[in-house]
Amino acid sequence: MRDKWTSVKPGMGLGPRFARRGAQRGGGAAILSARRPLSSPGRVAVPLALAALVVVPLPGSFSDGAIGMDRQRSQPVSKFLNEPLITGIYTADPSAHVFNRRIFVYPSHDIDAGVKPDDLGSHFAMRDYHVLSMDRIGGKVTDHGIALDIKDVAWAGRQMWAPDAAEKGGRYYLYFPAKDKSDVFRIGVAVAGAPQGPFKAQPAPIDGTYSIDPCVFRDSDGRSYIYFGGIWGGQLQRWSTGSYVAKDVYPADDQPAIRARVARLGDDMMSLAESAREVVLLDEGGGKPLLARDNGRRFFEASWLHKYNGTYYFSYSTGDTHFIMYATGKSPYGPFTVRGRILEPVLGWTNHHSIVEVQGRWYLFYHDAQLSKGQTHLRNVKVTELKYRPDGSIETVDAYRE
Ligand code: FUB
Repeated sequence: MRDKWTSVKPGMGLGPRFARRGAQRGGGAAILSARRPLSSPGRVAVPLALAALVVVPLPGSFSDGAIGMDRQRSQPVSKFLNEPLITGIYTADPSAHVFNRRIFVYPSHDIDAGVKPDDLGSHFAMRDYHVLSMDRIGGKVTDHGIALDIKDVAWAGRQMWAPDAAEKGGRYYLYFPAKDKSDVFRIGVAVAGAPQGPFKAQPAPIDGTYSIDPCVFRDSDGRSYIYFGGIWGGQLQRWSTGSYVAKDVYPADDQPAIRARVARLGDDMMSLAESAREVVLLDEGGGKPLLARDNGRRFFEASWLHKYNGTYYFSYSTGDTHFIMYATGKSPYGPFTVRGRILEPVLGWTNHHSIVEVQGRWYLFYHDAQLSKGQTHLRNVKVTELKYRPDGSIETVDAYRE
């Protein structure tokens, strides 16, 4: 098994990956980008809400790859499909739920901590979580303030990344990734008596979990499942043996891609009821597992699971190709067959979403970097309606009107 893996991802030595966050869909650029960033002339067009294209200098730290260019489309963006839900703070990675007939959003709270961009995403140096809520889509959004602060998480060292939340028996659980004091990403849980918190963190991460981007799905039978994992800066490639090895190990291009993980949660919602297993993604045509070289479709980060008409939909980000993809299956464990794209690349390197039903309509929560004019670690959350076709497929959203 081991000889099928390579320790360095082909192409990874070309430059700081996370330093290029901001490159796609522009890093301030008004050019759609679905592939690798190309080198920049240093000045690019930046889209402003409902305004014509303008040209501004790029933020210096992203200038190495800061113009995004979609080799198929190469079209300028002039308008945003949706506006940020809030503008007082930067927010990202929105996990949305309906609790007590109110919509709650659990985002990352982006800050500019002054950390130099690097290949590990160190400049995504978030330190707390805020919970947002609204009584309806389009209604006034309330920022409930700090729901959990890293100083109150005994085991955490830095970088509170994308969270999710769940409810059981009138108690609310916030699941969150953070690097521990040894700089290994772990997943913690914190508990509250109200959906907006404040949350009290458990003294240790959830045993058996690791990496980033937890998502918790409660099935109609009351069972809850946690999905997690993310490659590159998310460190999932260091867990191929089941234990943490401080070395990046990636499969060769012709081998199955690294997979997200899933496990059923225990009744306490704070432990695993079983060992985590891999979320298998199958090719729609041949039913074969997606290969590592298939970076237009393979899993990268940002797991989300929802159920529609009895079918389980697993959706995720493809990371370096910047899509939100979805795959469907008959069980919360999968396997899931890849069906298509939910969201095209957005302004900023990362793409991360959630899907929720509100009063019979379905919504896609996502983020881009509109407020910061493309600074990829300073994002803002948005929402747009999601449409299904009669066969259960999802209409792809393009968050920009041209
Ligand atoms: O917000 C930090 C990281 O960026 C998240 O954990 C990833 O999903 C990506 O959005």
